[in-house]
Amino acid sequence: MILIIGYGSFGRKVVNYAKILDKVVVIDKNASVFESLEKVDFNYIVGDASEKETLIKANIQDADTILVLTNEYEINKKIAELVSELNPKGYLIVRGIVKYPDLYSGIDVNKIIYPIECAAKEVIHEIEKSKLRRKLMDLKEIVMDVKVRHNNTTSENSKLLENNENSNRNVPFLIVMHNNPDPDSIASAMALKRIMGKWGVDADITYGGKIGFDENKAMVNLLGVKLTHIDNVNLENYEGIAVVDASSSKVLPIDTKTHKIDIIIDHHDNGDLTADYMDIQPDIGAASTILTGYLIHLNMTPKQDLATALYYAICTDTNYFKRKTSKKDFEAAGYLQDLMDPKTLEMIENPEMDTETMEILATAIINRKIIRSSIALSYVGMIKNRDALPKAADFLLKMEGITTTYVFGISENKIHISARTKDLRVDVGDIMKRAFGGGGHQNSAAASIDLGIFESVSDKDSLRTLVEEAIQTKILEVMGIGESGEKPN
Ligand SMILES: [Mn+2]
Repeated sequence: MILIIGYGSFGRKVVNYAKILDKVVVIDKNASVFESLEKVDFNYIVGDASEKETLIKANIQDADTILVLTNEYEINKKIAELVSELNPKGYLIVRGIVKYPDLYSGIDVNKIIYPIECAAKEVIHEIEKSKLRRKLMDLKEIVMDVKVRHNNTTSENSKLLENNENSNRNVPFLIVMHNNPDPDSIASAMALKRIMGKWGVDADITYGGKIGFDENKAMVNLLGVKLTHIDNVNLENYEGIAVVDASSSKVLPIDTKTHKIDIIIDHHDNGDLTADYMDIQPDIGAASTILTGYLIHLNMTPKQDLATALYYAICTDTNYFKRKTSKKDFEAAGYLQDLMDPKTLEMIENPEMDTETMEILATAIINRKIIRSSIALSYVGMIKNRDALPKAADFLLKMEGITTTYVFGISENKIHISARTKDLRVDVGDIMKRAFGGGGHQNSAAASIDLGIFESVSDKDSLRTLVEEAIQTKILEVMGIGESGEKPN
C-alpha cells in the first residue's frame, strides 16, 4: 500500500501515477479537495496527518511507501517524525524546500524531493536539446550551401569533367583528420560523413602522416573505412572542408592559410583555426562523444561499424575512462555499447603482431641492460619498422621492478629512441628533449638523431658498441646518473 499525505496539485499528480503501481490511500485535512473529483478510485481519509490517530486510521503500519507532500514544511516535518515512529520499516519520501536543507535532519527519511527543482532541471535539459537542435540546423545549412556551390561549379565545368575521368568533382566535401590520425579522428570523420550522407552530401576522408599503431590499422581494415592520403588528394576538387578532432593548424596536413575551413568539430582547447561552423567542447574527452550526440539527436542510430568505431574512439581518447572523462562521454559510451560489435572491438584492441615486431620485442628483452635495478636500456640493432620501438619500450616496462625504459635502434641512417616511464619523478619527455632534441610527454617520449660519423662504421659489432655506448652515456648523463648507478658529484 502507498500512503500519500497531501492532495494538493503535486499530490494529485503523484496519486495518478501511484494508482497504477499499488493500492493507494490518501490523507488530506481539507474535505473539499476530494469533493470536486468525478470519480474516486482510491481510499482517502479527511484528517490532520500530524495527529497520530489520523495515521493509524489510515493503516499506516501496512504502508510500504509513505509520501509526505503538503506544501507546509513545518507540518511535513511533524508528520515525518510521526511516520518514522509508527512505521519505521516504510520507505519515507518527503517534500523538501531548498531554502531549509536541514529541515528533516535527525529524522529517518529515505528520500527528500524538490518538485520545483526537478521541473527546472527538466527545463534545462530541454534548453540543452534546443541548443543542439539549433547547432545541427546551422551545420546542415552550411553543408547544404557547400552542396549548392559545388553543383554550380560542377555544371560550369561539366564539359571539362567529361574529359577528365579521374576527377573527384562529384564529391563536394573533404573531411580532414589530423596528421597520424588516431581512433577518435577516424571515428569522428566516419560519423560526420554519415551525417552528411543523410543530407545527401557526399564526402571523402583524408589524412596526413601515416596510420601508425597496429590497433589503428586494424580499426581501418576491420571496419572497412575508406581513407585517402593527402598526397593523393587534389584539394581543388572539393568545395568544402571539414576538420574533426583538431582545431590547430599545426596538426593538419593542409595549408589553412590558403584553404578556408567550413566546419570544425573538436574537443581540444588550443586551436588557432576558425570556421563558419565551430563546435569545440574542451570539457569532453573525445570528439566522438560530440558526434555521437549529433547522431542521437538526428535519430540516426549508428550501424554496428560506426558504433564500434565511436565506442573504441571514446575508450582510447579517455584511456578507458581513466583520463579526462565527462558525464557525456560515459553516456555516449553507454549508448554505443549496445550497438557495437564486441568481437570486432576485441580484434581491433588485440591486432596480430607481425614477425618483425615480435623479433624486436625479443631482442629488446635479450639485450636489456638494467641500471640502478629500475632503468632498462636496450639496443635492438637495425630495424625496418620503427613502430616496434615504442612497443618494445612499453613491453620492457612490464618487467618486474622496471620503471623506466629506453629502446633504440637504427633505421634509415638515424638512431631512433623510444622512452617510457611509470615513475612520476622521471620526465622522459624532458630527458629526450635535453639529450637528443626529441620530445613527448612525462611518461612517453621519443627522439631521432642522425647516425652521423657512425655511418662509416661498417662492422656490425663495432657499430653496436659505439651506438650503445653513446646513447647510454648521454641518457644517464641527462638523468644525472653515473654508469655505476651512483649520481656523479
Ligand atoms: Mn580526440
